[in-house]
Amino acid sequence: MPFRPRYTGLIDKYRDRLPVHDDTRVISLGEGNTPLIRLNNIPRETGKAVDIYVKYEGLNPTGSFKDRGMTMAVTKAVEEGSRAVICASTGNTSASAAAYAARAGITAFVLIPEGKIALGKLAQAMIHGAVVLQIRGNFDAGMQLVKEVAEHAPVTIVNSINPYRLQGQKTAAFEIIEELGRAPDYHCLPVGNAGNITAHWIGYCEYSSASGDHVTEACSFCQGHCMYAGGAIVGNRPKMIGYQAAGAAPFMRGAMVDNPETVATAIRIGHPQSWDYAWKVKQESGGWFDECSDEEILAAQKLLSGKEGIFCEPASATSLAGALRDIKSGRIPEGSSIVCTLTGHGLKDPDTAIKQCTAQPMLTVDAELEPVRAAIVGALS
Ligand code: AN7
Repeated sequence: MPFRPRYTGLIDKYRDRLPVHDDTRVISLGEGNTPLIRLNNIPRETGKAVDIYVKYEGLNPTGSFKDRGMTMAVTKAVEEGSRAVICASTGNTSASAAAYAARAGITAFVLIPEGKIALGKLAQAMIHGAVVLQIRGNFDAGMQLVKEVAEHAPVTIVNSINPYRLQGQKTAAFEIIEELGRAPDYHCLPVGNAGNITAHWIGYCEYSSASGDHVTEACSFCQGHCMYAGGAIVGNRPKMIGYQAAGAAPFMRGAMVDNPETVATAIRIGHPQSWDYAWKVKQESGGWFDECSDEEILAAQKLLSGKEGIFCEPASATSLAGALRDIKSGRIPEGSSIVCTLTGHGLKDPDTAIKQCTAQPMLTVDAELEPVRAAIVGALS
């Protein structure tokens, strides 16, 4: 068998496009390189000729796209001599920060909204040894506190306001272009803080830019860390579509939302940190924002699980829920190629999944052949 080098994570793979040095100690868990799965059954049901792919970011080491940003943020924090990282989180960032801090041998502090993060994410933060502070407040309050406390304590913020986070996350766009041979026509993402939609746009711009060289002047998004810098675009770029949960949709309201509420707790965010960036992404890409109800989000999660065998968490299903609506209405035209990012794994939030399945209750039977056989025959008839 021909020798293939072991995949060792996105910093090693995209080293020449990321702000690291040859001797930087890389903190990695083998993140990135996630599958881009072409949907088989759901597109048929729309009655429209479209190609839908899902980028299954739930298959990252801690089960969400956050790992792409966290490998960069923790690598740089360690390089700069930091002994501790801190974040506010709706769950996934805390899980990822906890894991990468453990890997690096430093401390993670995480602020989470009490009672409002999915069970799997809490388990991750705890088992990786993070110092978990539950606050009596929501994500936005936690984010404000993190910014304030970081001014008074020797801790590095690893929320997406840390520019290295977006640098790591832009690699998802690289992977998509490399697999499809071009960018898709539309890229749909769930939007909370809007860091990920911004990171994808940086990635698409950089990859399709004529200049592959390092540039020194800053592009408008990355504070000098990317290689795009507004160079001539030679490849195609997608229209970026950001979908929010209806109860937490500041981009639809055109203003911050003070009491966000949604079953998709990952995106229960009313004060997005990348507000200005996201508006620029919409404008530059020719895309749009829209919102999905909790019912639409859960229906899309169930559809994807039941028709394609792909289990994502509720927030992630927002991208597909919105895309399906826009495909059916024709806003996304026939003939389009569409990528929906599935940001987190379904196992993160088993409670919501089980609650959704009351229409198909579990049967409990005696551990004997006859009742088991009867149940199977009954279900098949
Ligand atoms: C599954 O973990 O903000 O628009 O603190 O976990 O880049 O914020 C999570 C966000 C989408 C939104 N899908 O991404 C956190 C956190 C999932 C998420 C988002 C999140 P951004």
